[in-house]
Amino acid sequence: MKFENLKRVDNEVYETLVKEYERQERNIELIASENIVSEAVMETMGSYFTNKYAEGYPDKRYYGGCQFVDEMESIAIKRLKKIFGADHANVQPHSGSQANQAVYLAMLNYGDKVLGMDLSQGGHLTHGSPVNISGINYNFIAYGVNPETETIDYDKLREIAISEKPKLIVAGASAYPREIDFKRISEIAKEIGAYFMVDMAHIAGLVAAGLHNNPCECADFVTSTTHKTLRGPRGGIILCKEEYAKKIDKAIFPGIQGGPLEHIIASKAVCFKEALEEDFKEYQKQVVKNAAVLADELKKRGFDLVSGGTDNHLILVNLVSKNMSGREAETLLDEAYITVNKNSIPFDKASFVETSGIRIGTPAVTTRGMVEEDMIKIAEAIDLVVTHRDIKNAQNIVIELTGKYPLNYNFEK
Ligand code: DSN
Repeated sequence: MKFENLKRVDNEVYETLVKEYERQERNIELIASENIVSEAVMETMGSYFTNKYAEGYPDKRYYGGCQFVDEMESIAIKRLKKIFGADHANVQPHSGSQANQAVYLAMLNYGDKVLGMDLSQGGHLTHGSPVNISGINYNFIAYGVNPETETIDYDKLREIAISEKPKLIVAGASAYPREIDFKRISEIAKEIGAYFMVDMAHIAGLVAAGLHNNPCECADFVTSTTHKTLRGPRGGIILCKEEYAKKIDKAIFPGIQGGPLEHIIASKAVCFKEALEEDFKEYQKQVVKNAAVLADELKKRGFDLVSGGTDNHLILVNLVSKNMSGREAETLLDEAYITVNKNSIPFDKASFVETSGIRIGTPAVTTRGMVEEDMIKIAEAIDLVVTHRDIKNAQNIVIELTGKYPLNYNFEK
């Protein structure tokens, strides 16, 4: 991509774009929720669909001239339903947060009780944090992990569900390295007559590839973003059983959104096509393999991992024994061109700003082409920074790796 027009019209923004491109090219990207999209996904985001207003849904719009937008959005819906075997799909949520909010708006009344995973133990802001609209409008209570195993305590979850009788149970996490037993939680929801929603944003790509159990088989509602392991544009989706289709669609539009971002929906459609292809499965298998090797290599170097390892694309590192906070590790690793995010660990004694952990994920480095042997080098670089505070030698490892695996873009500066 040349960005010739941007350069001519707005050089100030163009220069920030060049710097960001160079950062992405130079750094090893280990943020578990990030990825690197294909040029086809990227191109479609910047396409003519951005010019079109299309409030409503295919064949039921509030604007004229929607015939081709209808055609395209219907393709996106059809592909998405096929990937996950869902009855109904809404591809319009602008984000995962709005997808979650729409389910709440569709199914809950102000003040209703909801049971979700504690943010400080791996959950997500939109699963009831008091500073988020979910926690402001609804009465969220939390389940979490067992202090010994650091994995979800399903017995305790059931106990809380039975005694508190929430109207909705929310499963899904943003910092949980283990497979979640969605079927078990769905049975608990059934036992108490609650709705069951799964936010599969982090693991959607793994689910699409059959590497994680599919929540669409047991949940009433499944939400996701499209830009994490699924490797599409930034955005959200909702899948649900047919009986809730009308309520969900109404909650997105006109409930919380106006005009859908049709250029992003077109790009989602391209991402869904890619996700249906055989090599997407191979990619996801490599994501999981890479995470497992990186986890083992970190353990060999004396790092403590929450729950002792990983089943998916992410690793949560407990830095207490390294005498370094998550914030400090994030900053030092960035100096060595390794991008991670600080993250609370279960029962963290440090604040959300400081934290005692870092979260590491393999989706982006795997897209770049890295394999098991490269994970060994990444573990070595992390160890140099965190254990030995040796930024220079870590940088050298990163430079060698990123040189070997260039970004898959034809960006002409
Ligand atoms: N903020 C995202 C993450 O990094 O996990 C979740 O929405």
